[in-house]
Amino acid sequence: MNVLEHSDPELWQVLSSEQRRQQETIGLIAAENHASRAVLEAMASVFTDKYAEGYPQHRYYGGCWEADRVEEMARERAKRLFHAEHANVQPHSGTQANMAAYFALLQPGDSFMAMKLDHGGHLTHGSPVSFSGKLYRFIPYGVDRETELLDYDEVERIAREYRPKLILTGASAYSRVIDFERFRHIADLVGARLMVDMAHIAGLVATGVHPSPVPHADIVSSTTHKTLRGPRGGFLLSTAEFASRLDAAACPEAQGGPMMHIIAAKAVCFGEAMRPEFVSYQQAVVENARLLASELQRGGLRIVSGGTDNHLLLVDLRDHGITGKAVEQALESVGIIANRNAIPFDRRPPQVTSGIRFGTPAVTSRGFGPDEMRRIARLIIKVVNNIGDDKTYKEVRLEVEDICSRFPVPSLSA
Ligand code: DSN
Repeated sequence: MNVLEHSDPELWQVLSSEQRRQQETIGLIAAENHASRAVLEAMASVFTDKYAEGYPQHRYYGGCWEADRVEEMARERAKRLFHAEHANVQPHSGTQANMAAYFALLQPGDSFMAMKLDHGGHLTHGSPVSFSGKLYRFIPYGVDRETELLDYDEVERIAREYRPKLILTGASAYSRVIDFERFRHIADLVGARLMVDMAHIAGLVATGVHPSPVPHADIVSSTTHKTLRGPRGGFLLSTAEFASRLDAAACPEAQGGPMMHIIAAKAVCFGEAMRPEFVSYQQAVVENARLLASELQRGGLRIVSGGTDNHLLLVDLRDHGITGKAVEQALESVGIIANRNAIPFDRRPPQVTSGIRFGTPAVTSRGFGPDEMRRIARLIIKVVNNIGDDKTYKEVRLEVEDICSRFPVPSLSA
């Protein structure tokens, strides 16, 4: 870092400001976390220099013997961590992991079922603006209007009607446990393959805090940087049956050369996730989310589906007559960082929305516990009830600074 300070002061200044921003704000974006120093070191290593297109022992470049070791290490650790028969650690991101999974399971024009984006799904789960909605025929399912929970009977009805080639489950904004066994049963009823995108809950799955999709799915896709707290990237798990098909789909069909420095950091992340303290961390993530949800409820905010079983919660702002966008901006101005999010059956467009999503992985990594969750809930309620009031914003900003000053971001403080 000291080299950069002198060789590129302009960039260094931005980097320093971002470090300060992370330290001085409360990060409640459900998809974010603070990677360890060890993960950051591996990412910033000399492996960034190495081309290693192909797979261990089958590369298209010379000089890959150390790259082979690191990729084998990452693959073996991923398999051990998730009890999977096969792992591919090359996807650059969750989107490219999903792309490879579709390439392995579908032909262009085939149909697949997945959760609607505004019910908690993901862009790459069939949205018309994503490759996934352009290449394949997307058949949506969603949550029940009353309970806001996945309606498995309705999923089964749709599956029987359309008989898709693939059923996908997994979500970006669904706060309840997903019954992967039931999804497998539905897939088997109609002869479909089952894919699970566990990107959001990978850390919970690794530690048994959420049931694992691995025993039930043909292919599991994920990212490493959310609850799993690793580098920004993706990976895939599968049964032995799909191993070679999936590898060919990841490289060369979806990607070229792998990012070996990120794969090294994925190996570090999988290693960290096997430690006992990672289990207590994931338990604390869920406890913090539950407490934040119940405190917000006590303060008059409606939580979609009435609560949470995982690391995130979705607040319905319709009763308050304000938009997700307005609340996101107001919270940002006081140093609480979250994102506007569609809620089920939302009538507002995705740039505006009627909801706001909160997640606890990053603040829990900083050591926030029940006291901080109660305090944060009180601050959020104060802002929501006083949108546009500068005096309130100033008071809240001071409290945010006070909380942040007592919890250093781990990767910045070692
Ligand atoms: N869009 C990310 C999220 O915030 O959930 C996942 O890709």
